[in-house]
Amino acid sequence: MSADIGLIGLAVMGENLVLNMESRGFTCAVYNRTTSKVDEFMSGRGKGKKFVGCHSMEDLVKNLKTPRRVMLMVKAGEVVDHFINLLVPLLSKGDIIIDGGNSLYTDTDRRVKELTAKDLYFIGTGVSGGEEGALTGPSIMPGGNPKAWEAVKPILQSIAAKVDGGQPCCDWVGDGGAGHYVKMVHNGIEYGDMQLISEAYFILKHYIGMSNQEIQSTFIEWNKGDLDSYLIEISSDIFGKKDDAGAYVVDTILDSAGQKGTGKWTAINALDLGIPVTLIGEAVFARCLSSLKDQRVAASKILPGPVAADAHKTFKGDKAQFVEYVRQALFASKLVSYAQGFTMMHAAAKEYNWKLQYGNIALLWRGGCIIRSTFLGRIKDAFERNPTLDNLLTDQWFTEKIGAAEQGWRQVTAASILTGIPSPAFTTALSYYDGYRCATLPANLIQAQRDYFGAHTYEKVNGKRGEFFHTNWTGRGGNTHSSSYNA
Ligand code: NBP
Repeated sequence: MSADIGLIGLAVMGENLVLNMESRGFTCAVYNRTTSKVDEFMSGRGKGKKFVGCHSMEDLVKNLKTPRRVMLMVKAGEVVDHFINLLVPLLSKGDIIIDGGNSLYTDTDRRVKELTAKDLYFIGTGVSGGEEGALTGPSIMPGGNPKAWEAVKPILQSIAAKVDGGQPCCDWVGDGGAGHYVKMVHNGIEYGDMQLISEAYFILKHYIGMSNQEIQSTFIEWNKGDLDSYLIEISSDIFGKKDDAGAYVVDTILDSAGQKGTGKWTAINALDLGIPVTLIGEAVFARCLSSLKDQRVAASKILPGPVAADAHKTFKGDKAQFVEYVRQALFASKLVSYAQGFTMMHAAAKEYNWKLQYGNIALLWRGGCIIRSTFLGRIKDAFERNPTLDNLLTDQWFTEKIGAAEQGWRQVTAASILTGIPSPAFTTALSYYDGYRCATLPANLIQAQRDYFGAHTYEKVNGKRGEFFHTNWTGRGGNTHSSSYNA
C-alpha cells in the first residue's frame, strides 16, 4: 500500500494527527524511535485502519507516494535535526519534510535554507489544539518553502478545524520560519490568557470570597459574552471537578506552574524587536515566580503587607457589581494582550521580510487551538477594515470595548494592590494602556539623565526628529558627545 504521508513520532500529538488524517481518507505510514510504540498503535487505536506500521526509516520512505511527504511530530530541537539528517539520504529531489512540533522559528528558517540547497522542501508548521484538537481538528500555521504548499495543502486543510461555515483554520502563513513564529506568538498569547484567567480566579476567591462552585457559575456566565473562549470553558469545568475523596481537584494542585519555552521565546523576541509585549513577559515571569514555592512560603512569614487570603475580610460593597468589574478587568487586559501580540507580528514581518496577513492569522486561531474564541473574529474584522492598522486598540470596536471596561479594570487593579492580591498581568496591561494613551511621558528626564552622565544626547520638543543636542550639564564636561543610536 502506498501511503499519502509518513509520520515520525507516535506520541500524543502524532498519534492523534494520523488518526485524524486517516479519518479524512488519507493512508499514513507511521514510525517511532521506540518501535514497540508502532506495534502498540497498529494493534490498538490503528487496528483495521489505513496505516502502514514501519520499523525503520527506510521502510517508512519506501512506503510513500512521490513526491514523498514526511511529517515530524517529535520533541523540538536536536531531535528534529537528527531525523532530518536520517531522512535526507533516503529522499529524492522535490520530496517534502514537514515539522509540526513547537520548533524555534530561527531553527525552521535555517532548515528551510539547508534543505532547499539539497533540492528538498521544508515546511515548519505550528499545530495547536492539544490531544483533542489533533484528533478532531487543530489550528495549523504552516510556513517555510512556498513551493511545497500545494502538495501538503489538501492534507493539512482537511484535518484542520473549520469555522464560519467550513473555512479551514489552516492557511499559508509565510516564508522561512513565519509559521513557527506565528505559533510562538500564539503560545505567548496563550500564556497571557491563562495568567489573566488565573488572576480573575484569585480575586474572585480571595477578595469576594467566592466558592469554587460560585466561580464556576460565574465563568459559565462569562462564557456566554465577550469572553466566550475555550480557556474560559475548560476553566469552568475545572472548578467543578472533584476527586474520589470529594475534594475539588483545583484545590489539591500545587501552585507551581511549569513551562516548555514558547512563552519565553516570545518575550525574548519582543525584547529583541523593541516592542512592548509586557503582558506575555509578565505572564512568563509570573510562572517563574510561582515556581519559587519554597522561597515564597518562607517570605510569606517575614515580609510585611496585607495577606491575599485575608482580603475578603476587607471587602465591602456589592458582590455582583465587583464580579462584573473583574470581568471587565479580564476582558480589557485581554484586549491589550492581543493588541500587543499583533504589534509584535507587525514588527517581525518588517524585520524578517514576511508578508503576514493579520486578519487571516486571527482566522487561523478562531477554531481548533487553545486560544480559540469568538473575539478573534473581531480582530479579523478590524484588519479587514484597515490591513495596516498599527495597534488594534485604535480600531473603533476595540476603543469602545476597552472604554466600557476601563473603570471596572481600575477598580480591580486598585483593590488587588491595596489588599496584597498579586495581579501582575492586570496591572501591567493597565500600565501599558495608560502609557500608550499618554501623549507625554517622563522619558524627557531619562534622556536628560543619559545626556548628563554619558553625553548620549537628546531630541528637543520643538526640534526636528533626528536632530540631537547635548548640554554641558555641570560646566566641567566638554562639548564632545556620544553617537546617537538605539540598540
Ligand atoms: P513529545 O514532545 O513528548 O515528543 C515525543 C516524541 O519525540 C516521541 O516520538 C519520542 O520518541 C521522540 N523523541 C524524544 Br522525546 N527524544 C528523542 C530522541 N532523542 N531521538 C528520537 N526521538 C525522540 O510529544 P508530543 O507532546 O506529542 O509533542 C510533539 C511535538 O508537538 C513537540 O514539538 C511539542 O512541543 C509539539 N506540540 C505538543 C502539544 C501538546 O499538547 N502535547 C501541542 C502542540 C504542539 P520515543 O517514543 O522513542 O521516546
